[in-house]
This record gives sequence, structure tokens and C-alpha cells, in this order.
Amino acid sequence: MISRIDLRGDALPEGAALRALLPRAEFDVAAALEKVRPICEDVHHRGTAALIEYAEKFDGVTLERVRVPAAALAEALAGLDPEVRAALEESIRRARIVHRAQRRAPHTTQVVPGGTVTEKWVPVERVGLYAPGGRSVYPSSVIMNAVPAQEAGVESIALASPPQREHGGLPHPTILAACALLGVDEVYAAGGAQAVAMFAYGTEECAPANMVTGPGNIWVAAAKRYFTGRIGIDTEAGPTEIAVLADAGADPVHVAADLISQAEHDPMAAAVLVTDSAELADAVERELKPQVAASKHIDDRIVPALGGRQSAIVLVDSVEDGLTVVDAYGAEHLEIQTADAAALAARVRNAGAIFVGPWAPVSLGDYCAGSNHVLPTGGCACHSSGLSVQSFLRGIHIVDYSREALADVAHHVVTLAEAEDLPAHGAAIKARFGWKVPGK
Ligand code: HSO
Ligand code: ZN
Repeated sequence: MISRIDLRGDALPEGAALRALLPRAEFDVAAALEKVRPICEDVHHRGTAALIEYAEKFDGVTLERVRVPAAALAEALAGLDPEVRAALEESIRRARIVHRAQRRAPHTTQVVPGGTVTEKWVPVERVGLYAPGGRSVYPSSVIMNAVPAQEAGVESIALASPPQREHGGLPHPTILAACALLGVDEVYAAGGAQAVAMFAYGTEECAPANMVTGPGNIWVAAAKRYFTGRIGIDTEAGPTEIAVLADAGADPVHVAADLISQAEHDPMAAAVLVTDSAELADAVERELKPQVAASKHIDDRIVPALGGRQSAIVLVDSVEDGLTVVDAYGAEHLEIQTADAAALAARVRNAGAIFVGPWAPVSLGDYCAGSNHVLPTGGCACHSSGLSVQSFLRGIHIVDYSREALADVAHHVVTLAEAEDLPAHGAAIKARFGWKVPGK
């Protein structure tokens, strides 16, 4: 069901050589780029008419307009199962606690007497959030995108989600209900690359956004890459990943359940167990069988995910080597189920989010830990973070120098300008001091 990679015996290879031994899903966004270009440009030129045509072609629905009426949001909220509503509200409440604490105050640094640099934090003005439809209808992801944007102070937040034939051409009702709970009232029935283009270019119905975030399929990822540099995006979301670093003391029932929990997302999802205990590896493998058999999405997702070359049990000589392996892998989610898990977590360098000990499974983080579940995949954890308030803020430096403070450093500026053969830069300083720079 799941393959094994045995790294015991010899010393572990380093860096890229180690990474090459570890499993990883292929997610070829570049190949999809050419296909999304004409769709994006069509939306650019024909706006709503193009979106309506794509809804017909890709989603099989006939829309009169793309904007979802307010009444549909209210109706979805009224029809929401009360237990689901309570759970969504608790998820929102906890996410708000964590994300509110991420807000940043402006900070002034006195560089020299009379010379300060202040960093102020300004929210992005308008953001478009994307919520997938089809296989992954995740109201929890609406929360994970909207809450940090709201806590950052983003003024204008819109959301797009594919129109569903079985829901009269509206996005999924639970997505609409989540929007209503969050106070996101500008919602569009648009999916795929065309939804990203709607936000990037704007249409008759939808004002252009400065940034688009939210998970999506390969077409959404490709469209985000197409617009990179023109609008802001979050990190590209590939298939989800869980890595578990466990020792002999871990409970195989928990480990197996956690591996399956993320395999449940996608046939390309990755589940990786790294352990120094062959006994635990055997026990987890034994445990996987009945648990997989008892799960819901067996043949379409869990079995191909666990059996795919992106998933494996990796055997190492020690927990210390295990740490090296999970650092090289840079998982979206990393669980640590070892003795001294908290101490080990503090030493991890590369992971989207870390889950410590037996009582913090990834599922908790997916819904109700307060942490964000939009995290870097595909090894991007070595250079990127998950979504946060920071993702929606820009830090702007405010430079404030007195005449004396400028005079004091003027000769250095002029020297550097001359060294770079940019004399006009120096002249802008000289002009302020009667063309005679003090100390030069
Ligand atoms: N584990 C997914 C997020 C999610 N799980 C949504 C359940 N719903 C990627 O972090
Ligand atoms: Zn999940």
C-alpha cells in the first residue's frame, strides 16, 4: 500500500542529494500556463460575456450574471445545518484570535540624531479570494483566506467560487454560508483561470483586485502564475502533504489515521512517515489496512495517494537523522510524534506548519487550532510561509532626515553615486548644500 525508503546504514547524503531520494508529487504548472493564457485574455477583452460563456462550457450552467445576489447568501446561511454553523463559527473565532495577534504596529528607528526610518504597515486595498468547487468544497478554506485579510484591514474583499449545476448556477451553499458568516458579501460564481482573470483585470461587474489568494486546481495555479508581477498572489498551492516524524513511542493508530487524513484530499496528496523504528513502521503499515478500508474516499483518492510515488515510509538510523530528512523535505504539514516533540519542533527549519505531540493532529489545524491551513507545498516551505495577516500587508519605509543629518552623510552618498557613475544622484545632494558638499 505504501512504499519504503531505507536510509539506514550509511551517513545521510546532504541537501539536493538527500532531497532527490525523497518522494514528491509532480505538479507541472508551467505546462498549464499556455492553456490559461487565451482564457485570461478573453476575460480581459470580453469581461462578463466571456465568464458566462466559460461557465456554460466548463461548469455546464447558464448564468445571467456572475455576481451572486445578496438574497442567495442569506438563503444559504438560513439553510445551513446548525451544527456546521456552530463549528464554522468556532473555527472563525479561533482563527481571529491568532490572526489578530499578527497585526503589526508601525516602528520608528532612530538611525542617527535627526534621521529616522519608520516602517508603516498598509493593507492591500482590494483582494479576490478563490474557493474551489467540485471535489474540494472547503468552507474552512474560505475562513483561512478571509480572516487574515480582514484582520490585516483589507477594505474590499470579494470571493469567487465555481457555479454548481446542482445549485442553480450558484457556488456551493456551504461556501456561500461561510461568506455570510464572515461578512464577505461580494461573491461571484466563477471558477478556474477565468475567475483569477476576472479579479486581475476586472469586469463590468467586478472591480479589479490588487491580489488573489486561495487554493485551486492546476488551472487556478497557472492563472496565478500568469498574473504574477501584475497582481499579488499567495504561494502556489500544490497537492497537500503530511510528513510525520515519529519514534518507537508513537501510537501507530494515530500515525496511520493522520497519514490517511491528508491522503483523503487528492490522489496526488503525499503522506510520508519518517521513523527510526522499524517496529513502528510495521505497525503503521498494519494499521493502515483496516483504517483505509473503513474510510470513504478509498479508491479515488486514499489508495492512489498512499500508493503513489509521492508517499513513503522512510526509515532512518535516529530521530536526529529523521530531523535532517524532514528538513530536507520541507513538508506543508509536519507532525512530530516523538519524545521531546516540542524541543524537536523548535529545531525544525523547513515546514509550512508543525504539529507537536499526540494531541495536535493536522486535522485540528485544518479546522480549529486557530492556525492557518493555507501553507506552502512542494518544498516551497524552505522559502515561503503560510497565509497570514502579513501576506496582506505592505511595509512602507518613511525616511525623515534633518538638514544636519543629511549634511553628515552627504559625502558618502556623493562618493557612492560617483562610484556607480550616476553623478545626477550626487547632484541631488549637492544642490541642497550650494553644490559644495560638506567633507568632500
Ligand atoms: N489540509 C488542507 C486544508 C483542508 N483540510 C481543508 C480540510 N479542509 C491543506 O492544508
Ligand atoms: Zn486537510
